[in-house]
Amino acid sequence: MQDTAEQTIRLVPRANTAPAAPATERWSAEAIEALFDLPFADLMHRAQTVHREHHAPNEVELATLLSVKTGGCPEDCAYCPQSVHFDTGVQAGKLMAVDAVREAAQRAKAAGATRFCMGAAWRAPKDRDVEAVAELVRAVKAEGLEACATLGMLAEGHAEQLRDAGLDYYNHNLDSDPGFYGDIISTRDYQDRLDTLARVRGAGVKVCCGGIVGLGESRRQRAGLVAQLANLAPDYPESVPINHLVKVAGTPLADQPDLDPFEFVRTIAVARITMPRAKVRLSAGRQQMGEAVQALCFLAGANSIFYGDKLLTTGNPDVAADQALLDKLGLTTRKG
Ligand code: SAM
Ligand code: DTB
Ligand code: SF4
Repeated sequence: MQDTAEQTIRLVPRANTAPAAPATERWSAEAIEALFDLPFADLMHRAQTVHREHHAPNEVELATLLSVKTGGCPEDCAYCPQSVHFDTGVQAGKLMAVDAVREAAQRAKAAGATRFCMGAAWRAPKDRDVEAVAELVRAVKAEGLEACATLGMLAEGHAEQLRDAGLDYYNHNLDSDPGFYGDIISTRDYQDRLDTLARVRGAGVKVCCGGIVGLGESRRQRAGLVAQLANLAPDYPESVPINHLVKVAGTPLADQPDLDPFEFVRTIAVARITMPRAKVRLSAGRQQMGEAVQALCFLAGANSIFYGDKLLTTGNPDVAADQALLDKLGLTTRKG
């Protein structure tokens, strides 16, 4: 069948982009919405086809998360238990010491993770924070794990410092459609996020950038988020976490109506089709999802999960439950 939803445009690399950007598939929000609107089986077939062209079809990456600096964040992201604006019972802490992080990385590796992601509840780290996290990155790399960090907005030179410490990925999510962003966050704007992403790219650190589904956005706005990700210049992110909102008591979104699970699966499929080479990570919300929906997400092209009993402050399926699910589905993991 002829593809009406897809367009291919060859991008001209910008003068300040080195090395030259590869040809990138560009997608309009309308074309992406048309993918969302496909009959479910057609969408899944398209996603599977793309997935099998670009990835080992039964392989899933395991990434372990650690909150290295929890709570007390001055931003007001309406979904987030770590914002100082909401009373969620999360205890604010200081940046973890390097030995404790090294031990957590060793445990993650022993449990089978190949990637270790450190999250900090900062709006933007200070110079001394970046130096301290660079130390943590060196410790994680010394254990033979890929290192990822998510620290908020980066200033000039920060991404280079983290790169020099060995950071593989920087996570910084666009989270939702630009037109919906102001309903969710008032303490920063979309351009702030894009500026940090450009700094990360400019330093040659791989980009991990995705969003949250189930915030009350429309299907069109979900398509708008995916369009932002798929059209990111000079190329789409290497890693795309798709989070399902975890409703946390005390946050403004605690009573958000449930999203239809098929809509979440569709979002994964559309991310896979529009960003074929990316790792698409089935991120927050797995604990609430059940095995059948997770299996559909893998079928839709998800090939990475957060692995370990905890996300940052909320729960995640335990390691034994995940191993059982991977076994049942015949999914394998890359050995570190
Ligand atoms: N402060 C940094 C930032 O915002 O970039 C890093 C940590 S922040 C917790 C990382 C990401 O976690 C957010 O961008 C959001 O996508 C996700 N997240 C936070 N709370 C969530 C929730 N309740 N449900 C799903 N995802 C959530
Ligand atoms: C991402 O996209 N999801 C992760 C990771 N990047 C840092 C965080 C999920 C957080 C879920 C809420 C919590 O546990 O606090
Ligand atoms: Fe702070 Fe990040 Fe939570 Fe927003 S998502 S409140 S920036 S920790």
